[in-house]
Amino acid sequence: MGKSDKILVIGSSGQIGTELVQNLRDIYGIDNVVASDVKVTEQAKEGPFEVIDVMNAAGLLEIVKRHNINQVYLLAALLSATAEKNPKFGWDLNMQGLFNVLDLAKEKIIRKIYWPSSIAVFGPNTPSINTPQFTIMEPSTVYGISKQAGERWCEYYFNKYGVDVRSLRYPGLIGWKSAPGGGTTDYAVHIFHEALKSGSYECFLSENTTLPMMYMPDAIKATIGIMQADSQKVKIRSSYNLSGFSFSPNEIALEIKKHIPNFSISYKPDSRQQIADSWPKSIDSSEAGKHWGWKAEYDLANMTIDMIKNLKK
Ligand code: AKB
Repeated sequence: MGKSDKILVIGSSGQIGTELVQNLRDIYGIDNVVASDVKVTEQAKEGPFEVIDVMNAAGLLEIVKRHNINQVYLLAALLSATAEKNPKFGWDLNMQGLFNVLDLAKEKIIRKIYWPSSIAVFGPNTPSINTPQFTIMEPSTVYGISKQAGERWCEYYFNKYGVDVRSLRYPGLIGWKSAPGGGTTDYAVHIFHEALKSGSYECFLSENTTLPMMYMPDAIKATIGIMQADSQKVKIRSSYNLSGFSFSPNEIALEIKKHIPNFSISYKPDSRQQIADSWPKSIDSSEAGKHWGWKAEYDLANMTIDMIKNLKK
């Protein structure tokens, strides 16, 4: 961490951004972290905020220069379920946004980039248990294709232009501070809200659909951890596998029942089932552990306790 860190978070009002901005401001100071999104949100009351459309390279450059930004966290993206409804826009946003930020680093206007990838880079032909870092990928969603292409471009910009870009393949993320937006793993957040509100939940995935997941404090710790790691330790410049724990809708429902005994779940799989079926069940993140010390803290049991405690407040 340097005293001169000036950070821009693009897509800051989303599920990850909301929590990331708070954590970055605790570390670097409120005035050194500029939040930004396509429209003004409540976040604008909490510290520096800009309206940015990441597709607008000139507008982005103006804001980066005005705030003397040297690090960008690029979180703006269309997630798996939403991108399937609008494939062309999903591809354009996910790729053009990345190029606009990579080019700022190529031109030496900024010096470090964080860009999230996802388990969506894997597909139906990927070994699904303990999926290795380097394996068959062949994603079958627009989101997954854009993330895999993005990973290739990140590595290319690192090798060719020395761009310091760092990335993690997020599993499904679960948090209580913010709502997820348009993903296949969103059920794992909705289930808690409905359990506390109505005591029942209709799940859009089938009961035994196991997916890799992570509690938000671990995701934030990993994100800031890879950004603060010494450059030589970040040996993989496409994106690192990252794992927390895995569960199915049936397993999380049983865990919730331990705290809310009358909770009931029913199943009505929709188009997101096919996406979930193409993704791994568990992830091997041993490279992240070996290279820059990644270790998850939360499991299904303590995440459930913490979610319920905080949502009850
Ligand atoms: C999604 O479900 O699309 C995301 C992801 C796994 O990247 N949560």
